Order: sequence, then C-alpha cells, then structure tokens
Amino acid sequence: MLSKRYVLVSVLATICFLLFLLPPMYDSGTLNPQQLSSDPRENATFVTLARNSDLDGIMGTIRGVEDRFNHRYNYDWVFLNNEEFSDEFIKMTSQIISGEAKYGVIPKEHWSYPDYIDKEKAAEGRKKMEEDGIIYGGSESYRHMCRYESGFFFQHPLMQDYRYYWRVEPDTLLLCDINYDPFKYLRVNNKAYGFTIALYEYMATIPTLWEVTLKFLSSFPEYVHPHNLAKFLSEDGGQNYNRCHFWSNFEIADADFWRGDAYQNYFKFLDRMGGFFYERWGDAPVHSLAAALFLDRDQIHFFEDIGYYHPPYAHVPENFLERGLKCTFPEKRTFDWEGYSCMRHYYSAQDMELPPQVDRIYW
Ligand SMILES: Nc1nc2c(ncn2[C@@H]2O[C@H](COP(=O)(O)OP(=O)(O)OP(=O)(O)O)[C@@H](O)[C@H]2O)c(=O)[nH]1
Ligand SMILES: *[C@@H]1O[C@H](CO)[C@@H](O)[C@H](O)[C@H]1NC(C)=O
Ligand SMILES: [Mg+2]
Repeated sequence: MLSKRYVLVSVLATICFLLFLLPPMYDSGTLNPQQLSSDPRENATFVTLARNSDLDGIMGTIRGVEDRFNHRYNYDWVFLNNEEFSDEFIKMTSQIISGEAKYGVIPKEHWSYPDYIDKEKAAEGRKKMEEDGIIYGGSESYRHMCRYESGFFFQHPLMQDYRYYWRVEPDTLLLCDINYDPFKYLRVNNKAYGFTIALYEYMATIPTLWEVTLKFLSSFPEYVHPHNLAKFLSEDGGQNYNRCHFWSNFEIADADFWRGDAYQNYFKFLDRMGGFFYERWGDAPVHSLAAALFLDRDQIHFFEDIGYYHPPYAHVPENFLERGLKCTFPEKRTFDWEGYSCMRHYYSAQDMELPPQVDRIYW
C-alpha cells in the first residue's frame, strides 16, 4: 500500500508541474529566456514623441492604452522630446502608466540640419509648399519630426534596451480591448512590422522619393528581399510609386529592423539627398518603402483585431461584436475599404482574399 505521505508529495508535485511549467510551454509553443526568468514581458516598450503642449492630447490616449491593454502587461513607456519635458508632463503621465515611464531629450544632431543641407533652398521649398496649401508644408519642426521618426528614435539611449516598440501619438484612441500581447505575437511569428491603417500619400510631399529609392536599389540590389511586398507599392512593376503606405502614427514593430544594415544605408542615402528638408518626406512612406522592399512579406502584419483611431481615420475590426472585442466605434466607421485606403492593395499584394462584406455599401 502507498503511504499517505507519498501520495501527498506526488499530488503536490503534479500540481506544481501543471501550474508553473505547462502554461508557458503551452502558451507559445517554444520556451524563450524571458519566460524562464520571472518577467513575463517581451523585450518591448511603448514610445511617444511629444511636446509639453501635447499633454492634454496624450493623457486620454494613455488612459485608453492602459485600460484596453497595458494594465495587464505593465510595459514601459519611453517619451522623447526635442526639449526638456516639464515636471507637469512627467508627473501627469507617469502616474497613470503601469510600467516604468522614462523621459529623454533628443540629441541636437538628430533634430537639426546636417551641414550639407542648403538652408535657403529648404526655406524656398517650405514657402512654395505653404503657398500650394500643402498640410504642414511651411513647417520646419514638422520636417525635423519626420526625419527623427524616420531615422533616429530607435537609436535613442532609452530605446536601445528594447527590441520591439509600439508607437503612440497624442489624440489617438485604441477602439477595442486587446486580449493578447501583440509584442509576443510579433516575436513568436517572426514578424517585424505591424500596422492598422494603409492609405495614399500626398505626392506633393514626396515628388522625388521614389526615384531616389530606385537609385538606392540600383546601388544595393542585395537588400531587396526576394519575397518582398513591392506589389503593394507599384502597379507597373516598379516604374511608378502608387503612393500606398502604412500610417506610421501606429506601429508595433521590431526596432532591430531599422537598426540593421539595409535600413541604415537606405536612411543615410535618403538623408543625403535632402528630401526631408527640400521636400517634406514623411516617416510613413519612408518606413513603408523599406518594410515592403527589404522584409520578407510574411514579416509584415496587419493587426486587423486592433481597433485604432487617429483623426480622421479609424480601423475597426470586422464583426467585432461576434468576436467580443468591446469596441467603441461602429463597424461602418472603418476606413479599410474607403476610396482613399490602400487596404485593397495590401490584400492583393499579400494574396489575401477580400472579406465578403467589402462589397456591402456602408456610406
Ligand atoms: N517633441 C516634439 N514632438 C513633435 C513635434 N511635432 C510633432 N511632434 C510629435 O510627433 C508626432 C507626429 O506629429 P503630429 O502633429 O501628430 O503629425 P501628424 O500625425 O502628421 O498630423 P496630425 O496628427 O493630423 O496633426 C506626434 O507624436 C507629435 O506629438 C515637435 O516639434 N516636437
Ligand atoms: C532587448 O533587445 C535589445 C535590442 O535587440 C538588445 O540589445 C537587448 O540585449 C535585449 N534585452 C534582453 C533582456 O534580451
Ligand atoms: Mg498625429
């Protein structure tokens, strides 16, 4: 007969095994060092570029991210600014962030004119764009912002410790609960770039970006991935850019892609050509061209289940009611299939079947 003590010890050992060992293995299929350590979080952070005057706009956004997702995960949040953050900004934001909040000033050389830039030519470019009524066409700071988000945010000392990041802008909203960890999704599925909204760019802001990119590709053809997403960018085999891009105010992505050789060389080449200042190249088309050309297209992910709003456009998950996602915008508000959206191009480039409701008329 088995002794009582033997039975008790066996039962306890089994319970311990089930409680502590099985869940992590079951969860992702593979074990990784972080799951063996006590911190279940991914190597990841939120990141926000903001001015002190963006405080009102960012508070509600953070509250939403915490309520919809982060209160269960406690990821850190990095704030970057070209000036010192005010005490008020730091106190207000840090009190509602469940992870650690960190505040950094951007080094001068990442937010100023490189010496080879002709500032008069840049000023003329701004004047012309302003006269033409192009949004932010006359703004100098907007250009520094776009260049910074294109080439430098992932190099900031506070960002160096992290692999994955989730970019959050003031005055945006998460529209639905997020019941899983998108960072983990990227790592486990070997994804490098995640987006929610894709649309056309204003050609007036990037008149030479495509020809400069083609010039770069002819010097570095080895960077073009054989299984790329170039079809998302061009209807005529690469002669012309169709202006489709991912809206980079939302990104969940792998910063190591931007830190890698392909993107580093691409960004330096673009920066040399001066289009961030002479024209008004946005970080959205720049990131998008790089992701679509240098990544395996299987590494690009549409976060269909993440509801997101950056005025004036929203992405609302399909059939969210049936999926229990608790969204705050009705489904018909989704931008996905409207005329100015590039979602059809994305589906086609990824050989994805269009959802059946696309032909339904909402508007
Ligand atoms: N520190 C700092 N952040 C900036 C500056 N300009 C813009 N940002 C931030 O950069 C991001 C993009 O700026 P936005 O003004 O949202 O640009 P946008 O999304 O193209 O345009 P709207 O949202 O429609 O105004 C936001 O996170 C801003 O807070 C600036 O001069 N300094
Ligand atoms: C997190 O990622 C960064 C960038 O890849 C890396 O340098 C760092 O060592 C990673 N940290 C951990 C704990 O794995
Ligand atoms: Mg914005």
